[in-house]
Amino acid sequence: MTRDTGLIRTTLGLALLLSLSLLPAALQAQAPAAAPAGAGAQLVPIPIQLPKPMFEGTPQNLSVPNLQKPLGRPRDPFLAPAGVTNVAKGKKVTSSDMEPVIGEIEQVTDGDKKGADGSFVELGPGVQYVTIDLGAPHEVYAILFWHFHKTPRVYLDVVVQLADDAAFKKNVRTLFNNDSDNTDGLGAGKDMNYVETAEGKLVDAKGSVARYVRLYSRGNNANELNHYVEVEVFGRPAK
Ligand SMILES: [Ca+2]
Ligand SMILES: [Ca+2]
Repeated sequence: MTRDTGLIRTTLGLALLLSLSLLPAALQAQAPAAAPAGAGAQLVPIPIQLPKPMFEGTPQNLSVPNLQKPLGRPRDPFLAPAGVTNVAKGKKVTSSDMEPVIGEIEQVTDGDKKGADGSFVELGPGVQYVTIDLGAPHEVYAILFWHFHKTPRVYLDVVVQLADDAAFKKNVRTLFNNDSDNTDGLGAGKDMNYVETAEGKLVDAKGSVARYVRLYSRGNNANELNHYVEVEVFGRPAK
């Protein structure tokens, strides 16, 4: 409902803007359709499909420092150029732990975002990561991920990076880092800890071009293990 309203508002706003501008009439007629990239490109909410929540609200009594306060309402729509989709679905995933305790690495991008047992992969203790190969360079607008949302949890030392190569040596960019004391060895981060919910965690990637996406964690507030329900990468092939 909220998303639809936002879309209508965005579309109406754009139509008004275009009608006031000096753009040729032909272009005005095309306004509601997907606009080309570049200046004046139409921004629309990315097509997020959330899984069913497994619990109501967000508990306040978790003893985790630097914990982000819950928003108390659904997240605002995230805007990106029209045509941006989840380009991670079904893509190849590798991990620092290729023999998961529970489940398979493929579950990171299999499209199943349910919170129940059987829908997450469990990696071993300590610092672990998963790497998604998008298969080719993409403009990446957002990374949306769920570690676990059966019960409220906080995953520790979460770092999200983009790179041009699978080894994360070339053109590495850090989009999110809440490892305040550099446990992962990737540098100290300033982002806050957060509670996992069915909404997942959304990280802005600002259209950066990359082929590889990597997510680190070091266990969670309940145990030393690392989990992934799903990682989505909203983007489009780079030109
Ligand atoms: Ca999955
Ligand atoms: Ca740390």
